[in-house]
Order: sequence, then C-alpha cells, then structure tokens
Amino acid sequence: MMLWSWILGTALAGGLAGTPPAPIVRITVDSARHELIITSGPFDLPNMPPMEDHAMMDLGMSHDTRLQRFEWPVNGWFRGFRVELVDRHGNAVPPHVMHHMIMVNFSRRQLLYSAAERLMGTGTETGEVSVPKTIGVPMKPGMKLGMYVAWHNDTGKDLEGVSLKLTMLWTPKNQNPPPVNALPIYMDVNLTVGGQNTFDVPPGKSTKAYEFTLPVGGRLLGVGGHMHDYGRNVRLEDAETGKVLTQVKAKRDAEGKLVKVSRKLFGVSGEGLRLKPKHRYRVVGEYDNPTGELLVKGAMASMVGLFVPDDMRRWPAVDPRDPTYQRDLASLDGRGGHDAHDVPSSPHAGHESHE
Ligand SMILES: [Cu+2]
Repeated sequence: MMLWSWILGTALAGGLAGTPPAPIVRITVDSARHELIITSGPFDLPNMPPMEDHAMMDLGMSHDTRLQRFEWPVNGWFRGFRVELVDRHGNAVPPHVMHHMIMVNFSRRQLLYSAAERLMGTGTETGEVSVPKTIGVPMKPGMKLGMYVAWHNDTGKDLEGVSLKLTMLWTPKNQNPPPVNALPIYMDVNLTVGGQNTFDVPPGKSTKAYEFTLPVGGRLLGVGGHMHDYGRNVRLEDAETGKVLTQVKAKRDAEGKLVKVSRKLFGVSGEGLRLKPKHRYRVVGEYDNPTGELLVKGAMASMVGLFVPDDMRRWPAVDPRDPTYQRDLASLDGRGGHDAHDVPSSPHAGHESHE
C-alpha cells in the first residue's frame, strides 16, 4: 500500500489583523482504498444557544471557519465522502455540531454561473454519501480546492480542540470502463454571485424564478433542493413551453415550517432528464406564507443536481478576470474573518450550496 501525507500551511492567514489563523489542513492519500483523508483543526467551539430555525443560522448564529485551501492530489473521479468529528482526546463529537461544510473547486466554474464549482456540500444529517462507481466528478492533480465549515455547538458545553476528518472517495484513472463524467449543477432562483440569494416572501402564495440557457447539453441524473420555512416546491421548467420538467417538494409541519425537501433520482444508468443547449429553462421557487406578513429576506430556493455533459470540452472555463468570478473569490476569502469591527456583508455567500 502506498500511503503518503503532507501538511499545507496557513496560506490564508497573512495580512488580516485580529482574525485567527486558518486551521491546519492535512491530507493523506490512501491509494489502496482510493480514499483521500483530509483532517482540519483544531477548532474551539464555544457553546451557543439552540437555533429555533434555519433563519437564525442565516442571521449569523453560527461560527464560520475561514476558507482552508488545498490541492487535489490524484487523477481520477471524486465519487463520495464521509465526515467524522473528534475532540482533542479522540472522542466522537456529535455530528450535528457541524451545521454545514462546503467544498469549493476553484479550478472549474459552475455551469450556470461565473463562480467556482461547489464540489460538495454536507449538512448535519449526512452520513456517508456516494454515487455508484459508474459515474464520478472528473478531477486532476493540482486542482485548487477550498473548504469551510459553519459550526453550531448547542451541546450545552464548550468544545475544545475539535478536529474534522473528511474522507473523500475516488475512482482511479485506470478503471475500465471509465466512469461517466457527472458534475454538480446549481440552479438558484435569486443568486447574486458573491452576494446574497435570499429574497422577500409576501403573504400567501408567491413564486420567484430565474431563467437560463446552458452552453452544453446533457442529462440530469438527480436533483435535490433547498428552501426555508413556508416553501412549497422548487421546479425546473422549460421556459419555452412552460412545461414542468421536474420538481422537489417541501415537507412542511402544521404551521408551514420546513421539515425537509424531497429529492429526485432519474436513475444513474438510465437516460436521466435530458437538457438541451441554448434552450431556455427556468428554476422556480414557490412559497405559501400563512403569517400574513412580508418576510424580509426570509427565503431561499435552489435546486442542485448531478449533470452529465454531452461534451466535457464545452464546459465553460474559469475566467479569472471576470468581475463576477472575482466577487465570488472575494466573498469566499472573506469568510469567517469578521470580528467586532467587521460585520460580514454577505452572510449567505456560500450558504447557497448546502441542501
Ligand atoms: Cu438557506
């Protein structure tokens, strides 16, 4: 078995007075198991009051880490992950303390937006997540990744020296037949790249929509969604015919508060949901707000999925000079750097991609 590891420095720490240094990231490649093990920490997590709802998270009731950068080391396909948390003594920490974790790939852009790819996102309830070995996200050595975590420790006691162990599963280059390239796709009804994706919800029924075209056609293998309280559904529609192509639905409690959002799988071996290039589509978020009041910036609606492009060469390239891409980078680099003098200007930047 070949096993090697190295430590990446705190490249982000320079220059920002009053902010704690970025935690150390250590990467180990286990090429026998085809696992990449990323450990990060230590983090000191003071106890916080429990959050009543998702909106409190959005108001900054969490502790965000800074972006921790590292390079993807192997040739192959990323196909899944699992997360474990331990304290200084090696004891397990309740997984829900990690509210969410986002992995960014700066070396590839998103299909809809001139923003860095969000390679993966995980919330509190996730165990191991993986896709069959017949599909995977194509990865090359040297791809520049970054991760950040939003903590919310409501265990009733302070936690010190917590470290995070993220195991990323990959499929080697020589697998025969090779996996089909499947990439994350993110469709938000109201995203300003590098800014916010929240919007106001009037009383009663309402919708918010975003129209787009794709530079390359392909097929969607499955979708999930993200909404806040009083959400009904997120739909993908053909904007030229008005036909609903697929939707994920919110499960709500008696008061209309969000319990969870359904997912849809079109089958990884089947055709999936076919999307054409240069055709107008729209993603629509529907809310039904029974409170009788305007909920200011109270909503989000997005759909995420895995997309198999017909031709990987037509995937749009990162343009580092594009002001939109630069805004995305600036908002990611600014994460977790706030102190008493520096109120975060975009608390939702990055929140958009957790499910
Ligand atoms: Cu949200």
